[in-house]
Amino acid sequence: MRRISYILLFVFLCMVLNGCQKSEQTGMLLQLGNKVENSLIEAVPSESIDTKSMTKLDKFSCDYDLDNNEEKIELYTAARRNEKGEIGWNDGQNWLLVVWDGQKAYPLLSEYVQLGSVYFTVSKNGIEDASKEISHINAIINIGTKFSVTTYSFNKDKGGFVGGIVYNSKDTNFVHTSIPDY
Ligand SMILES: [Ca+2]
Repeated sequence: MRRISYILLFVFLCMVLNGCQKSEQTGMLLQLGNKVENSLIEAVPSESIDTKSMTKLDKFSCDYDLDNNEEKIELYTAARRNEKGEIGWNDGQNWLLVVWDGQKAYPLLSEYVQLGSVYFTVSKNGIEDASKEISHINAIINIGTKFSVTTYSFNKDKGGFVGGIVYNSKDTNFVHTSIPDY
């Protein structure tokens, strides 16, 4: 009888703990809202990122750290192209937005996106003094239940890209977009 009581207590505690975790996660998502949550993306060895089985969708060269050498920014999806060049989309796939700088790489965005696509833009702050010009790499995630824009810029002092969400839709049901599909 005592053993059964212990088992019941264990099951109860598991249910309580699981419930707490879920409410914490929900709380975190709600908190994100539209405020910028800055995070630092540090370099990883380029060879640690394997894109062989991915499809490159776009690339752009940009001197993000103002050392007079341009680096490549590339966007990949895990969905593969067939012989006709058409992409075989699954319901969701991994996406990767990465800045390559020789032996170093900065994976700005690396995540699974359900029923949607990722896009990126590059912008500059327009300051005439070239030594102070800052490039922003902006990632757009467009899915049926979310539209978000995250911006990243290189911070020499911190030794990496500082990124944060600048817009995260409060709406959760997107019925139309004019953004072309890949
Ligand atoms: Ca550079």
